[in-house]
Amino acid sequence: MKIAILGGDGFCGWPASLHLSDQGHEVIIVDNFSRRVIDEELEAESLTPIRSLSERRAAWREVSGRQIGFAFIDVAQDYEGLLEFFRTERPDAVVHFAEQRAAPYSMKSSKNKRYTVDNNVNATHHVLSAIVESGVDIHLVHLGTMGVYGYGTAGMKIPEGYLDIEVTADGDANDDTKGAANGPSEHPAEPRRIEQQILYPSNPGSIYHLTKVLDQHLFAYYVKNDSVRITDLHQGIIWGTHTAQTQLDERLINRFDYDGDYGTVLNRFLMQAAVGHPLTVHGTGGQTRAFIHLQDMVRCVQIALENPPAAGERVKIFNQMTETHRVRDLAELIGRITGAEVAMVPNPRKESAENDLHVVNDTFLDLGLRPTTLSEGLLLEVEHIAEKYRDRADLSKIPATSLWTADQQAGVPAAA
Ligand code: USQ
Repeated sequence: MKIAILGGDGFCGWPASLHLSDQGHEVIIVDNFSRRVIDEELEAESLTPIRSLSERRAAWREVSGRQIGFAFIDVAQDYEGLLEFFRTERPDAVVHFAEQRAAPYSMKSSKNKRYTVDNNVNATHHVLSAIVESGVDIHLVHLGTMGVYGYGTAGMKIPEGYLDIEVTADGDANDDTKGAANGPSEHPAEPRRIEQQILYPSNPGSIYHLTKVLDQHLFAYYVKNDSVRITDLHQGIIWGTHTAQTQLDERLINRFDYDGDYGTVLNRFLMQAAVGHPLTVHGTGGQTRAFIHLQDMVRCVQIALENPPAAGERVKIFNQMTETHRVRDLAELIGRITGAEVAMVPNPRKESAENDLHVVNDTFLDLGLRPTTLSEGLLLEVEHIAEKYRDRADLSKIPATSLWTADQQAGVPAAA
């Protein structure tokens, strides 16, 4: 396949590009380097020393003999450039990672909220619109998030995107207009039961997560109106840094974020343990979240590309996660492995203090995914990344400083 990877220089995009190229696909990265620009803005660098994209691509050519193409396009701003790209390159598939992906960054200020909505929603709509206008039959694979569902379902398992519902329609029995004209019916109609599938009700916990909810509606519309073929991957929190390809050469290394805005919880804990910082558990640590290793993410993207929906079929939604864990259990586990101290810090976010989470993830398992579990991968990650690069860490960037509400900013703790 010819595959365009939008956001192919980022944390998920780069290892996915390498994996798909390694599988023999023709890969073209489309990127505007916005993630590298945000590094500069936040003065927070990846723990791992990432190279420029041209150096990464040259290293991959040297190591594998394969070429990865590149087009500099700002997908959210340059619609004409994207359309021209689709028309000239005619990719079979587009993998869309070109969105601002951090919840804390999206909540930092009104400017960040507006940037995240403008960038993410425009990018997705531009991709959809350009697919239709180009007339090229492209399968769109989008990186969504488990966070569209919200967390906590009173014990119910979150299905893969859709909820079966049954509605009772009373029909004539309650139709007042007829009643008024004709008098009450002697034989009121039996209530009818209607079975339907609806998008699982959304409940985003940040402006970032909200943009992925908005994306879902754009997808549903473009499938209904234009029969675009779309797969939406509702992904959990990634942990890990390496894939089979990124560890072939140090110049191919993936980014590892540990700062309060972009670092995700498990990678942050691993890094904190390596530098002797207490593990920053937000609140009681009773939040349960879904997780997936980076290596499994790239496999899932490959599996999704190999199993596209047919034209006219509704959006295929996969829950791209392999395990669920409570934040304080993760901290305790890493504390046990490394001897790190655990610190309960005031929660900078407005989120439920405690929740259970049960998720259906049968599709990927049925299609052959063999997950990397935390118990196998954790120690390797501590040794190979967190400890190896700990001297590059800037400890002042560890605390999470982005507060969700004006009350929190004024010093009042958030009610869940
Ligand atoms: N947390 C801590 N301590 C920390 C950092 C985080 O206790 O030092 C807590 C947070 O309060 C939250 C949980 O850990 O309850 C997860 O936070 P996170 O930053 O690891 O994950 P999140 O903000 O949800 O976002 C990340 C990615 C996002 C992706 C999402 C998947 O940045 O791109 O969509 O995970 S999911 O969470 O399943 O929606």
